[in-house]
Amino acid sequence: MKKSALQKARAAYQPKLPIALQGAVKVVEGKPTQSVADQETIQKLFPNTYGLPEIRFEKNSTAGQGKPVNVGVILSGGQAPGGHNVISGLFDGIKKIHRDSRLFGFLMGPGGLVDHKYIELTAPIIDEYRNTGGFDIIGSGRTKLEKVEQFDKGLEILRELGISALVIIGGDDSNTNAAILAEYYKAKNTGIQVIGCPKTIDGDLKNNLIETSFGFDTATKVYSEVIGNIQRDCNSAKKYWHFIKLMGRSASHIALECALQTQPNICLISEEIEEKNMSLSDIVSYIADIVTARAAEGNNFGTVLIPEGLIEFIPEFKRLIAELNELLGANADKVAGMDASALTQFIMSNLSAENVASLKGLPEGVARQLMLDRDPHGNVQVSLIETEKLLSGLVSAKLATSQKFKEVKGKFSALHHFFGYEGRCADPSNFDADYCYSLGFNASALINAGVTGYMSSIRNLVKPAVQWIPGGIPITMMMNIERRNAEDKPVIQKALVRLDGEPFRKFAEQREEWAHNTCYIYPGPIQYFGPTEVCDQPSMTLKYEHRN
Ligand code: FBP
Repeated sequence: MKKSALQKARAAYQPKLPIALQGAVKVVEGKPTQSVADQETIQKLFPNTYGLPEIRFEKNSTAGQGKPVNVGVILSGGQAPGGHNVISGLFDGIKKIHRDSRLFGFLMGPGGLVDHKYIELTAPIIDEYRNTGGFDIIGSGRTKLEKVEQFDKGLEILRELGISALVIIGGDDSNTNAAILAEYYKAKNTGIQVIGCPKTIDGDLKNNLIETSFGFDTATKVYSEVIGNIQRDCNSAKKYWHFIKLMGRSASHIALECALQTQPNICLISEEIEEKNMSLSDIVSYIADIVTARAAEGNNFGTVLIPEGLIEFIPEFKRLIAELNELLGANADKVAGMDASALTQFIMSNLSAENVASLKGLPEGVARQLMLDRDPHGNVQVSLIETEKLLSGLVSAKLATSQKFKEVKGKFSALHHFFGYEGRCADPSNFDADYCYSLGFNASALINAGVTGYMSSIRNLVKPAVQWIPGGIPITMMMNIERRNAEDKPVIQKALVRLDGEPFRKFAEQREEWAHNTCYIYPGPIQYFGPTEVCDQPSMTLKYEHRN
C-alpha cells in the first residue's frame, strides 16, 4: 500500500512508556472501593466484582516467568485517535509476558464477539497500524452487550479460541457493558477476565484515577487548528459570524477546551446553561447582545462555539426529552413497527401539553430528530441536530426587529460549521500516542495480575510519560443508577464540565474580554516532530485540572 512521507516517519515513532511498565512489575493493592453513588444497589448487582481494591503497578527487581495468554480485543463506539496504539501496546505487553501469547480482534465492535467474527492480530498487521488514527484495524460498532444470550454466545467463541481475557476499548456505555460482562463471567466461574480502556473524544469518562479518556487531546487539537484558521479568515474579511458546533454528545469538555485554545467571541457551555436555567430565548438574547455590542464597534464578525449536546441541557428541552424517552421506552413494542407519521401522531397525543408546545416551537427537522432517532443505548443522536443553524436563525430573527441593532447600523451574516468526524480519526498526537500505548500495555499487566472488572488507569499525565503512574480501578467504582429507556440501570456516571473546576473558571474569567475585543489564538496543526513544548503538551483541561 502507498504511504505518505508522514505516514512512513510516524510508523517509526516509539511511544513512551511509564518507567514502572518498562521492566517487571509488582502489584500494589490500595484500599477497597465503593461506587460513586447508590452503593447498596450496585453491590447487589455486582456481588463478585464490587468493592475490589485500586491497584498500582511499581517497578519490580525480579521478573517471574509468564505463561502464554490468548487475549481478545474489541473497539466499541465512536472512533477516537489512538485506538490502534492501545492495541499495539496490548500486543507488545502480552508478547512480553510470553512470546507465544496471541491476540484476537473481534470485528466491528461488540457485535463481532456475539457473531463470532474475528481475526488474529499478528505482528505484521500490528506494525501496519502503529501510531495511526482510526479504528480500521478491526472496525468498531455500537451493539449493546446486555443480554445473557449475547454473553453466552461470546463465551462460546472465547472458549473455542482459548481466550482467557477480553479487553473492551470504549466509552462510558461500553465500559458499563464490560463491568456487566466481567460480573457474569466471574459468577459463572469461566475464568475469563474482562478489562476496560477509557476511550472517547468527548472527555466525559474521567475521575480522580482516570484523568482523561484517550482521543480528547488529538480531537480538540484538530478542531482548535480549524477554528483558529476560521478566526484568521473571519478577522481578515470582517463580514461573517461563524456558528461552529463541536462534537461531544453530552458534556461540553470539547467546546471548553477549544475555547481555551482559541479564545473565540462566544462559547456556550451546556452545563452552565442548565445551572442558570436559561431558556432557548435567553441563549438567543445572550448571543444577539454580543453581536450588537461588537457591531457598535464596527465589528460585524465573530465566532460562536456550540457544544453538540446543548439542546439536552436547555431545561425546557431536557424535560421534553425525558418524557419522550420514558414514553418510547415504556411503549417499545407498540412503537417498534410504526412508520414516522404514525409515531409522530402517537407521540403528540401522549405527551404533556407543555412538551407538545416545546416540540411545536422547533423547526421540523430538529423536532423529528428528538422524536425519532435514538442510538442503541437510547441516546438522542445529537450530532444530527443542526443546533448551529437553529441558533443563528433565531439570532438573525431577533436582530431583524432590534431597534438597537438598527441604530448601530449592524450587519449580520452567518456561516455554519460542524466539527466532529474531522477529528475522530486523526493520527494521535504524541500525548495520545504515548497515553494509548501505555493504556494497552498496562491492560496486559492487569491481565497478568489476574484481575477482572478493572479499567486500565494511567495517572500523573501532566508530567513526562516516564513519570506516569500505571494501575487499575474497579469499574463498579464509577457507577451509579440512572434512568435509561424507562428502567433504572447501573451505568458509569458521566463526568460533565464542573462549573467550580479550574478549566471553566479560567474561561469564565476571560470570556467578557474575548466577546468584545478580538483576542483570537491560532494554535496551528498538531506537530509530531520538534521541541517538547510544541509537540508533547497535554490538553489545557488536563493542565488546569492537575497542575499541582
Ligand atoms: P463515544 O461516546 O462512543 O466515544 O462517541 C462519541 C461521539 O463521537 C460523540 O461525540 C458523537 O455524538 C457520537 O459519537 C456520534 O456517533 P456516531 O459515530 O455513531 O455518528
